[in-house]
Amino acid sequence: MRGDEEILLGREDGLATLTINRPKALNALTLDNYRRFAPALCAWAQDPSVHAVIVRGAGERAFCAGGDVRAVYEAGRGISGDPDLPAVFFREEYELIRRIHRFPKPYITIIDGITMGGGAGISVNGAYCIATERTLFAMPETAIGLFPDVGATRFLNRCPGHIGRYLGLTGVRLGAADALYCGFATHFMPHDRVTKLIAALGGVVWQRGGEGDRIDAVLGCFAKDAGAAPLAALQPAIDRCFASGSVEQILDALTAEAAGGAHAGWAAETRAGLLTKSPTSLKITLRQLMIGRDYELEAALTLEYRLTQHVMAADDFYEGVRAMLINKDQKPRWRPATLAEVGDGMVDAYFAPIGDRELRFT
Ligand code: QUE
Repeated sequence: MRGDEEILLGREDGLATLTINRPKALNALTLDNYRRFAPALCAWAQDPSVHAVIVRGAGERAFCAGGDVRAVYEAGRGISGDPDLPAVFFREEYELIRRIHRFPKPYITIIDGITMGGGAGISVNGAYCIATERTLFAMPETAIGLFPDVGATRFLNRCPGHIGRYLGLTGVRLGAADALYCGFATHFMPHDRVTKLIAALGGVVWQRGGEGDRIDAVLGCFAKDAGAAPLAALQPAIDRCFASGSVEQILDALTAEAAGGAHAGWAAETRAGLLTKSPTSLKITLRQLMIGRDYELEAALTLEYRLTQHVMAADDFYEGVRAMLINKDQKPRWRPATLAEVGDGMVDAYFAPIGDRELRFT
């Protein structure tokens, strides 16, 4: 194992380990990273001496902050890099996520820190996901003119009630208890147990075919109660406010909720937050979650890929990345600037098929 590589591969007997090692970039994944990650999984799936895989992030702050959208921005804007990157990047990211979802052996992520966007994609879609007190989970894409992708069409729709809509539209940040409540994480344990957990998994005497039972037993030994989920208390208000089929109606419901009652402050804050997001992204996101209510992962990724290619041909993604990640003025000038200007026909166009560029799974 070379310590200077961005994707570190290792072994602890029957346990294969992968560490995302770009801590200064919060372990955001580049195309090159996907091109090392995917073949490693492929080899481990076929290697009979590998019984389980564990994925973590290097450094103290992040599991993985997402995809390297800065590179996509620069390529899409013609600043640097391959002009095909917006097509290739999302394709390979989604193919990796599908491989993770269908991985034939236990796949375990330790989301011990910031886990957003693509970081959620490579964790939530796998079999086991371990949260800690340092977990900070979000799908913040509407802030950069994108929409919740990486399989979120499926995993947000599997949250209780209308919580998935709330998370995908607002990008609100969750801790461990909420990540468990939403079904994103499967276990909670304190950060200081993770090293011992990995040693314990490395020491397992595996039985072929019985890997899942062994993993369940070991994780069960290390797991603790995450405590009460703040989202559980908010859920009645969330379900009231996010039930309707248009973003405008959701804002009206939040206005009504903000007029009084136990969750008035939450409603006012949520409404104000939504008004800072890309109006186009909000309308795409709500439509995407409605269309994909019953989608399996492949259908979700195919829809999301289509959406990315339309989004990359419009303005808001570039403006969002500029405002949030490049210039950091946090003042995106969205076009269109208001929800009223984003007509149904404009939203329809983002969902139009893309012919021979579609992401198809064989
Ligand atoms: C919304 C997002 C992302 C974001 C910030 C947002 C996102 C993403 C990153 C990110 C963070 C650190 C990096 C990097 C990218 O930030 O998806 O390359 O070093 O990947 O407000 O959706």
